[in-house]
Amino acid sequence: MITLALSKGRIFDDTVPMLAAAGITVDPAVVNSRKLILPTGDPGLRLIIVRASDVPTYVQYGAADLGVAGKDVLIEHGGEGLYQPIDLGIARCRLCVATSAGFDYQNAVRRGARLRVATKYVTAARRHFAEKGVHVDLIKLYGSMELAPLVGLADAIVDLVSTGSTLRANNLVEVEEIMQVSARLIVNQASLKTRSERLEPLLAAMRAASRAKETA
Ligand code: PRT
Ligand code: MG
Repeated sequence: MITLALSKGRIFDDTVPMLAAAGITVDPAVVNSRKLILPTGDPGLRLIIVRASDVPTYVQYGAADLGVAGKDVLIEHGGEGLYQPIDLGIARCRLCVATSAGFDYQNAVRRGARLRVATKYVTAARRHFAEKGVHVDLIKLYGSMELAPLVGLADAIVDLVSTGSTLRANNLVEVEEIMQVSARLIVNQASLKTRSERLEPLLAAMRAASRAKETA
């Protein structure tokens, strides 16, 4: 049995059509149940539902052979024990620096000011500001980053943005793009060796489905 780890929400919603394109169906009745282990139309493949940030951990330890995780999540995890063979091009967004509309970020950077930055993405943020030579105090948050500049917890946040409506709703502006983000299919390194005859056709089908989506 091959196990694929997914998070509920956009990753799941974008992955299911790609599985369908690869000939693997998922019963909608099963999807709407609260079950955490879901069968698929392929008796040799099951899905497990985990938190987005836990997907790399399940795959790293081999509890799942495969998983789908955002580049943001993979950077924070570190990627140990994982192959990242396919950029699926799904769940696209960008990792950005944002501040209150009234805060002059570029000027603060030019002056060499020390910035307080709140984020869930501390590894990516630390790397970004180190490369720019900007001094920051990072404050780790687990969600609702948009609140931090509004109540004086931080000068800036590092967060994912897709439509920009969450920033707008909170009177924040994007002041810098750190990177484009999309979801990757990740594979347990040991599984890839020991179960290659099962995994290779699935990887090939997912690769074809992501290419077809790209050119569609
Ligand atoms: O929600 P939970 O705490 O369980 O975990 P999660 O937030 O990591 O999971 P989920 O399902 O929300 O996101 C899974 C993956 O989707 C992320 O790891 C990203 O790679 C990707 N993704 C794509 C996004 C977004 N777009 C996105 N817009 N993840 C989060 N957002 C959030 C963002 O953090 C912000 O709060 O949506 C808000 C901004 O959206 P806009 O459209 O208002 O700009
Ligand atoms: Mg979320």
